[in-house]
Amino acid sequence: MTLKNSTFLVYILTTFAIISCKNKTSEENTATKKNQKPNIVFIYTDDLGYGDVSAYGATEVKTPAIDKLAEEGILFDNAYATAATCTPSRYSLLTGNYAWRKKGTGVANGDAGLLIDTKSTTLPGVLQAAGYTTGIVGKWHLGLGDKTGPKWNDKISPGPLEIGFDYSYLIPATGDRVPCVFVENHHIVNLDPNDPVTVNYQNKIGDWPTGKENPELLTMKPSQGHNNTIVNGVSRIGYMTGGKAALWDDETIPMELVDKSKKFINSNKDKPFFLLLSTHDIHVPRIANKMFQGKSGLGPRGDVILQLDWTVNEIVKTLKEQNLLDNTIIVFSSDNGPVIDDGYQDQAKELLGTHKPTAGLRGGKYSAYNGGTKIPLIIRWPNGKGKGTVSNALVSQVDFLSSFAALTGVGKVKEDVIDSQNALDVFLGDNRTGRTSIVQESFMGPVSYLEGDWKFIAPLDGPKLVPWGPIIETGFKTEPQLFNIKKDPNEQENVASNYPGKVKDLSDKLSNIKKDGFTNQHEVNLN
Ligand code: NG6
Ligand code: CA
Repeated sequence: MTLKNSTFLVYILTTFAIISCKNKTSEENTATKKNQKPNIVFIYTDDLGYGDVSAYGATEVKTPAIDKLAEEGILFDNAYATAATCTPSRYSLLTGNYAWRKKGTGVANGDAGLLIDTKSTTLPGVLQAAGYTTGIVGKWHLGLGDKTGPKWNDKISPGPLEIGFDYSYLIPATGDRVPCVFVENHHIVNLDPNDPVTVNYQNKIGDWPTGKENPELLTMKPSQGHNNTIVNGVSRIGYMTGGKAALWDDETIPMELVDKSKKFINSNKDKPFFLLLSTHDIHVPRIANKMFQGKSGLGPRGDVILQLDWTVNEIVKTLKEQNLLDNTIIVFSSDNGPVIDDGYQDQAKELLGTHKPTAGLRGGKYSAYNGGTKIPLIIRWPNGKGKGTVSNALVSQVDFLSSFAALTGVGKVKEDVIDSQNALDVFLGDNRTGRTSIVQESFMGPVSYLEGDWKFIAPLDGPKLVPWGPIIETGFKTEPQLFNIKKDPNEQENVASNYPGKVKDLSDKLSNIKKDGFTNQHEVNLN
């Protein structure tokens, strides 16, 4: 940590103490003084695009609560998830390593075993060591149980509690994958032992109808895949039966997640806490609550953006009510770029109008182009640090682990963390340059490399469009691609043939990064 940062840290800690001395009883003061480290609430959204938020220029959809975070914090305009899909991005956020270093970290099946080694250094583990109570509420999608997968009717372990979280309330995989139940700590919520849950990703089990056999029962029809077991009128990926009393209600998922987050915040308000609120919105199936249905004019995809904004507002409101807003860092981001049709006929394309989920960036979710990994990132620091500013520093979500370690006094992290850099001064807005480079993982692995103004995509003999349906350019070409993203942010003009030296330099650098640490890169996952 630089001197400047340590000074800031002392500054925020002292200010918390001063603020808390006002209008409080001495008992309360003692409690608050003990709470010297700032809380961290990390709102991690799903598939929300760089252009989906009004603070980032969206005009067809309004996100006032998210925009307010930007007005009161720092908006990062050059921020990246490490991957263009969920599982690897989340793996990186939690481990501080690029996911492609570990085999099997592509989009996880709903019955995969835990992908994070319980011995690894993790973001929640680091914060736990710094004295934080740590919780995750919402989407997990990093596998549960040993390598044979989760024992749904038993103790489901290892999982978040074995890698550094004190509390977890999970959507085990995704909203479009079975089982459609919540898992609290080690157990399915509301599971009736006489009605056990069975899950199978290969063959149909039980007699529940499927989208393929009984399309007349569907309230939302699939457009790609998603034709296995029907739960709440929506057919999902994978087959399940049993656990009727435990099934979630799609229309109240956000309310449930907000409720559990509030409870976590309220019960930990007197000590430092870290809450990772990992929303289901705006992933498919997009089923907005009645409060938001039809409200955006853009169909369900727009409605769930409004619903997401509601979630943000509820969390900020809770922090305010608990007098914690001035002692809490709020981070808002997304796990990968946006997608319009991701497998259900929800009129996302028909009702899109002039809204641009990637704000014009090429590609989208799954892609090697910037549309796959460039995401919104807003950090609201207590005490107005950086308030209302825009940072163009190059930042990656992989750096949160080392940066929060520095912030909370843990210092240098163990050697198994090889990719996460301490970017605290960047996240604080003091350093406006950021990283020199980042690697971007598409659904076929880490082919893109960004350094300064240059973006390189390694040659790859793969499909031109995402093969299972979404109309998204993959960015795979058999020849190398080079873009000057300062002049050409939407990666339109491949200038590789004009700069052979640059191509070689960036290609060598990408290869060298891939050689660091582990070499066990994951297999291509074509779903
Ligand atoms: C794909 C699904 C898609 C989504 C994605 C994972 C089909 C046709 N498509 O396989 O709907 O679930 O996986 O998304 O099944 S992510 O955001 O969790 O990475
Ligand atoms: Ca995602």
